[in-house]
Formats: sequence, structure tokens, C-alpha cells
Amino acid sequence: MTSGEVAKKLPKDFVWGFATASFQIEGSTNVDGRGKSIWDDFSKQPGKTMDGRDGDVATDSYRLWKEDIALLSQYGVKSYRFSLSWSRIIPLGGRNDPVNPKGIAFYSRFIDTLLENGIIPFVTLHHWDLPQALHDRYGGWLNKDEIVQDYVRYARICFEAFGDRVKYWLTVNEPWCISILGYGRGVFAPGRSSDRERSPTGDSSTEPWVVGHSVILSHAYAVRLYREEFKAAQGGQIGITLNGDWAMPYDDSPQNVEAAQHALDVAIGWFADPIYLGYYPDYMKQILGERLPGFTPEELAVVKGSSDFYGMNTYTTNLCRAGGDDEFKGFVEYTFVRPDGTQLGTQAHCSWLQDYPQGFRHSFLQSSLRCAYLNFSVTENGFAVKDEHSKPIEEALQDNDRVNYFKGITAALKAAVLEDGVDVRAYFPWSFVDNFEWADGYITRFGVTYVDYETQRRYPKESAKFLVKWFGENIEAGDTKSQQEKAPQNGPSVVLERPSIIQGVEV
Ligand code: GBH
Repeated sequence: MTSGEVAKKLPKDFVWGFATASFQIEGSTNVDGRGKSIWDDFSKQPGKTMDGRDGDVATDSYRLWKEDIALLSQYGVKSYRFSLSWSRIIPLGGRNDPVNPKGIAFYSRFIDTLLENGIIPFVTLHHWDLPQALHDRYGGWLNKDEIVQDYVRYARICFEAFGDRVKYWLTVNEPWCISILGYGRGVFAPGRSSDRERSPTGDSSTEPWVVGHSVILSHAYAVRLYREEFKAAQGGQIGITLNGDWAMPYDDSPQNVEAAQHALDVAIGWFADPIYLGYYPDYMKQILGERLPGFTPEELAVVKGSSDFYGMNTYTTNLCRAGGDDEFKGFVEYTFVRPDGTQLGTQAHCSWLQDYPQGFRHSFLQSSLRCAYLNFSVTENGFAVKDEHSKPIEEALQDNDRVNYFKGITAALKAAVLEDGVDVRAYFPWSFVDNFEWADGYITRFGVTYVDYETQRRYPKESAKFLVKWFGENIEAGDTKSQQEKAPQNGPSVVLERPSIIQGVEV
């Protein structure tokens, strides 16, 4: 493979736009009947966010939504990925709890206005802001029997209210993060962990695996509902989105090649394998034994094949070495330093992220090989420039490292589609605007649009200009029929033998 620029363009119906999530942008946490989410109080506890700030205002997008859409329209995006706040729609969250008409009205107007502006809504049902009431009532994701029913009822309300206009649904964003960061490391809400300095309750050795299992089932039963009761009339597609960075062996020693496979088994295979192949990875069964919950045959029949596409959030590449002590990484050690001492790429503001576009291209091949998966949507991908938060605005707008990141990624995207023949249908850089970056508070900035939190004014960064121009020039003209009207294509179905890793040679 070479990664030279290719003259051809992405197909005319290629979808691109920017992504956000409700709790990270909306603010207005206590207006119009919204119930609390688990992030409301968690982010207010001392020490939970880097700057001690919470999500009460965020980018004020609940109030400034018209301005947001105007800017999206100015950028000329084809689509916008955003998430719905469950506790705005059902303040107490549960299947017998009342629906909040003001929550429905807000998102309904929002969707209408996107469509009036020619922007396709790409909607995530759940991006981490679980209703607090469900956590208090029965432990939220820890209680499979309750949460699956409550989640499915929430999904039903959304399909009924918005499904006439929404043709792209994501059930859940990044189950690995929900499980590991929320119930293992305890760094994300609800903050449970075995570490008693962090949390008075929690068991990091069992809870993440229970939570992951509940998320898979909630996703799967919501998809079954959509397919049985809504899909024929509404004609949309529904899938899940998984975080998954490329895992590259540190060197070609057999144990490090195997380590990279193990890293992927836990980071991606934990969810991708049941959903696309119908079983948990052997390696997870091996390391977790009884701690990994099993599926009943009925459940498995609902889980297997429960995603119309592969939603991929991918940011970086990790060099993987055998012998780590972190179960959440599959006992694999991650590094960005090559054996010869050089860095893999440019360091971002957050420690977990370096720029390595070749890994982006490789991720598709890896997932294709693993799941025989035919159709991808990149639902997140982005870069946080080091120390951007402490720069004056004019300087922050010259976000060269982010521009370079997207230069590399767009070339890799084109090569993946046009040279490797991977079926990638959508690409959403994270994020439309700087926003509440979870435990990082407002310090780490991922936006292609700068937000001045004092005034809530938005300023396009160079990276926004780069992406707008690039997609303007690199998609074939002539997409007259909107994506909305196109018949959705259903996913895969070829199941490969247990996959072996693609050698992670640098491409
Ligand atoms: C996305 O997750 C989120 O969907 C989005 O809300 C967020 O704003 C965006 O990233 C930027 O962070 O150091 O071992 O704890 C990205 C996937 C996976 C990246 C977990 C950070 C932390 C690994 N994330 N990873 S660790």
C-alpha cells in the first residue's frame, strides 16, 4: 500500500459533518423539565474534573441551537452527529415514567431546522448521560433486567417522535468507556471503582463486565424493536458506535504481535465480536472466566447481527507490548515510543493521543478482517492541540497540529476508500465546537470551532476551514437525492473464521 494522494474523489453520496454530544454542549441542565443525568452531580464533586467545572452551561447550545445550526450550514456540512439527552426526554428515565413534551419539542424543532438547512441528522440515543434516577433506583447499567427495558422504552419514544425524519441512529456511544471509565477506573460518572480513595462503593473486577453486557443487550433489543416496528415504515439504519484505536505491535516478536491482538480483543472485540460475530472473544473469556457474563441463546440471537453498519470512533494508534498489568487493556502495555526511541507522532494535549494517520487507514482493514464488516461510518475522529486552552484566541485559531492531523487523516481516508476498497460511507470529525471534555473539564479542546466561554462566541479555527475546503473538493459532485431517501443497505453477514491480526507493519 502506498499513501500517495489519489486523484479520484470520494463517491457523491459520501456523508460528512461534525459531531457533538448532549451533555458536552447543551448546558441548561435544569430548565424545561429536564431530569438530572449521572454527569450533573458527578462533575460537581471536587476533584472529578480537571478545572473543577461542570456541565451546567457547557457551550450553551440548548439556548444557542439556532446559531449552531447556522454555523453548520455556513460550513456546508452534509450531516450533523449529535446526541439526545435521555433525561430531557424522560426526566426520570424509566419505562413507567412520564415523557417530557418540552424535551421532545426541543429536539423535534432542532431536527426540523437541520433538515430545512439541508443537513442530515445523525442521532446518538445515548452518549453517557444516563438519567440519575435510574442509577439511584436500581444501579443503572449494573441492573441488566431493568436497564434493558428502560432503554428500549426510551428508544421507542425517540423512534416514535423523530423517526419520521431521522434515518441514521446510533444506539450507544463507546460502551468500553461507559464500562471501564465509569465502573472500573471510576474517572467518569458514575465514578464507581474498587479504589476507595476514589469511590466508597464499586468493584472494578466485576462491574465493568456486567455493565458492558447490559449495554450490548440494551443496544440489541432497541435494534430489534426498530427493525420489527419502525424500519419498514421509516426506512432508516441503526447501529452502534465503538471506540477503537489501532493497535500495532511494538515490534515483530510473536509475543508483541499477540499483545496487539489482545489489546484489540478487549478494546473492540468485547463489543464488536458479540454484535458482528455472535460470541465474546476467547481471550476475554480466558482472562475473565466467570466474571464475564454469558448470553442466553435467545439473547445471542438478538445480539448477533444487531448493527446495520460499523460505527467507529478512532483517534490514535498504540504500540503494544506484552506484559502490562492493566486488565482493562488486556494486560498489554501501550506506548507511543518506538523501539528506536522515536515518537510515533505529534503529541496532543491529552496523554492518550498522538497523530498517526496510517493507523486510521489500518483500522478499517483490521475491523474488516475481524468482522467481515462491509460498511463503516467514522462517527468520531479528532485532535486536541497541546496547550490550546492557554493561548490567546487569535493564536488558538491557528491550530496547525490539528490541521496536520486532518491532512493526514483525510489522505488516509481517501486511500482507504479508493485504494484499499473499504466501504466507508460517513466521516464526522470530533468536534464541531470546543466543549465539556468530561473529566478534563474545559481544558482539553477538541473543537474545529473555538468557543470563548466568557461570551459563548464561536470562532472557526484553521482546521474547520481546511476540512470544509477538503470535503468541498474531494467528494464527487451530483448528490441530488438526499441520503434520506436512499434505501438503506444492510450489513454483513459473512462470518470469517477466528481472525488473526494483520501484521502491524507501518504502512
Ligand atoms: C470520545 O472518546 C468521546 O466519545 C467524546 O465524548 C470525547 O469528547 C472525545 O472522545 C474526546 O476525548 O487513558 O486508558 O483512560 C474517545 C475514546 C477512549 C479516548 C478512552 C480516551 C482513554 C484511555 N477514548 N481513552 S485511558
